Amino acid sequence: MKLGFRWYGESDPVSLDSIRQIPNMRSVVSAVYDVPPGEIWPLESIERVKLACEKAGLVFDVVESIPVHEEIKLGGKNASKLIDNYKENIRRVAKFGIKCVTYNFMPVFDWTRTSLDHRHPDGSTSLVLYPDELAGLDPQHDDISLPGWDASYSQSEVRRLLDAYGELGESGLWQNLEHFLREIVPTAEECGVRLAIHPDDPPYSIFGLPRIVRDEAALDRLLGVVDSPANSLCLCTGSLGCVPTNNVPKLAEKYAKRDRIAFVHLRNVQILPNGGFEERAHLSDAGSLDMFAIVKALVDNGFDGYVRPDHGRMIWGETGRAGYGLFDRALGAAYINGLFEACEKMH
Ligand SMILES: [Mn+2]
Repeated sequence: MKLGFRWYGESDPVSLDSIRQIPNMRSVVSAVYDVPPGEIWPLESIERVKLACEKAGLVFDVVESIPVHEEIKLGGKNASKLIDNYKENIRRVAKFGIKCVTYNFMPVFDWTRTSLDHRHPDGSTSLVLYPDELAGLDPQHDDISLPGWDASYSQSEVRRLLDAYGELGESGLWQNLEHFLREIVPTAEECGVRLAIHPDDPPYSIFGLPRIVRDEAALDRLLGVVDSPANSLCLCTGSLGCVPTNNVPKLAEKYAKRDRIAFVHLRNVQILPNGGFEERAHLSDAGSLDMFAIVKALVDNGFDGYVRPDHGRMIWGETGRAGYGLFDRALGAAYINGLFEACEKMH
């Protein structure tokens, strides 16, 4: 496996020099953050990220993410122009050595939590989703803002988007995803890039919005749209694994065997009796997922792609971007190194 670490660019409180000191750290997972979604990334912006990584002794070969504009997901009138821009961005990042591009197809809100700094008994904090705090909120009528949501949307824009997605429904969203894949996968193939779709987080509908990349049936359907290694998955264990119906070690086995996992996000979650979940430390004992079984399934089935520790807790008094501090993700990376070493030696 090739170990990476997400970095939010020059404004990230975690420095590349710190990331470099994590044992076995190889790749920086980053993006261009100075242009809005839908626009073509300036070559000099991509080059700046690449040079900064190289200067720190790291490789920039995974992009997370090139955001998919809402018009593409909605199949709006500008969709074909925006898909052309997306293709151009794939070509551009490929020129700078990118091998894997992560993206998602979640309408409007991306990932959703009810708190980003829930305090645990040991004093650490993490992201959680408590369903009782979502119940009773109605974005069609209330002005609401959940932590982590894109604050650039006004409440009236949110309502317009909710209406549009309500009309589109799951079947319409699937059609638009299929069209998008048929358009962009050939470009990725030509460029030697593997596209890695991130599953919906959490993998179920919120506020009536369709969310479709959520289970084994959906992953099968998605991979079948274009049967190519360029059309692959970002297996995010915490996103898929926050519902008990997704058997993550089984999914890891199935899709690694078919060489359709380009990128793995490793993190653990504790599923709660009321259907919610808490993000926890990475190791198996800390949550509901058997991280050893997941890594073993990957290794035993020939996985040799990109891996990164996903969200960590905030520990040791660190402050910064929720889920993306240095310390707990570094502990996660050390644990991931141990799991891979053990599984590879056993194999
Ligand atoms: Mn993830």
